[in-house]
Amino acid sequence: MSQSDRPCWDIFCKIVDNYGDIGICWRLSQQLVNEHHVNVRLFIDHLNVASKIIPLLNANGPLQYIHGVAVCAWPTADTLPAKVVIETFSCQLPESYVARMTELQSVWINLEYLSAEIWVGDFHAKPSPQAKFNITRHFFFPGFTEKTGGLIREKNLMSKRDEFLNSASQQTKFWQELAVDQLIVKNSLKISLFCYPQANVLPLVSALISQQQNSTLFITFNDTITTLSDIFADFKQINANTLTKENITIFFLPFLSQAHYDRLLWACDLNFVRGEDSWIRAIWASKAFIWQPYLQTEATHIKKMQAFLDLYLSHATKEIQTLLTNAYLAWSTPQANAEVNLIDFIHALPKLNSYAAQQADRFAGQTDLASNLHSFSEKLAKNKV
Ligand code: TRH
Repeated sequence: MSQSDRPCWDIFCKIVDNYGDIGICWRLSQQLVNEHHVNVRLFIDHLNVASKIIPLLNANGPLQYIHGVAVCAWPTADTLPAKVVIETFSCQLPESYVARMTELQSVWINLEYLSAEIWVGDFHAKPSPQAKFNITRHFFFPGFTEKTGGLIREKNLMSKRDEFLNSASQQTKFWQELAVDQLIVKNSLKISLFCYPQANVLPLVSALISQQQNSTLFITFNDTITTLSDIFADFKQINANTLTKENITIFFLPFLSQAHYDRLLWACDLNFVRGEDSWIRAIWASKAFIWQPYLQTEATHIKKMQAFLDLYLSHATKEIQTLLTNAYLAWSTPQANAEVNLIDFIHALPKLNSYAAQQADRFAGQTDLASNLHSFSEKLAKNKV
């Protein structure tokens, strides 16, 4: 299909907080271009923040083509809408733009946040008429069941992961690019850490120190680093990015590219992830992981965590259910038993890793989000004709 025959989509991304919103929009845009032959314009409100996820992005450029995606500043009053418009996370499209969508009969889909809660399946794909503009907006919920819009997963992601894990040379190159000493990494338990400031890092460190085995902790760039400095106050500094104490070595990593972050998750034996996008990537890594939900009022995040555990553990033995539930609670809630629960979890890693691999295969058996979104948009467009 030539470039000019391709369908045109507009995707809107407002960066509320952190990197999840832009992380997902950037992945989705590239996947639609590469796998569904769609011309994508990605409108972003804060190009300077987005450049963390899209390193080639110049924060002052109104329109730039990067990896086949037209990355644009927020639209002006005379921007003409595409035939398919994806609003992400209810980010509110400009009114003048919506008025023109009505004239052009554009398809309007709002991509929601990921949740494992059961109600999501009932709301997915439902219409929401917008009386003010005489146009219908549709909900599209990502999710873990066939009743939802699925999870973001590129077509060749799992084969790329397996190729990396079966290639000593790719792994060596990766650690070299991260400037990580391979001798330290070789015979230790490798753990990546991406978390919110509320995470119970101290019991994790104590749990690791109590082990016979050496551990290497990779702390990716994140807002917890200041909170962590107290925890690591008695660690010995080896160089600007490396600390050590007893059997633990800690590497502070810079913000990695999304591709390198994936590789880190694949290479580690255990991953701590948060929010939305790193959570999904940890599932595809097929390694044991602990997910920390984004903090919400009235303990809503804990209900979301419980909903995920119910779903994720539905094929697990009683033992795995208990180990994982206790470790999740130890990580994200105040708990007297946190250290003991994390020790039990670490001892069971071989079993937990094989369960994680089974679950990755289970979810990878479902249609991915971009494919579902593409077929949903086609269905909606047909109904308009
Ligand atoms: O940054 P987050 O906390 O984003 C969150 C969630 O999206 C949450 O649902 C939302 O409500 C809140 O923001 C506003 O965590 P998340 O979702 O994992 O996004 C991080 C992105 O950054 C993801 O695309 C992975 C990427 N990343 C890198 O590319 N390199 C890195 O080194 C790291 C640590 C992350």
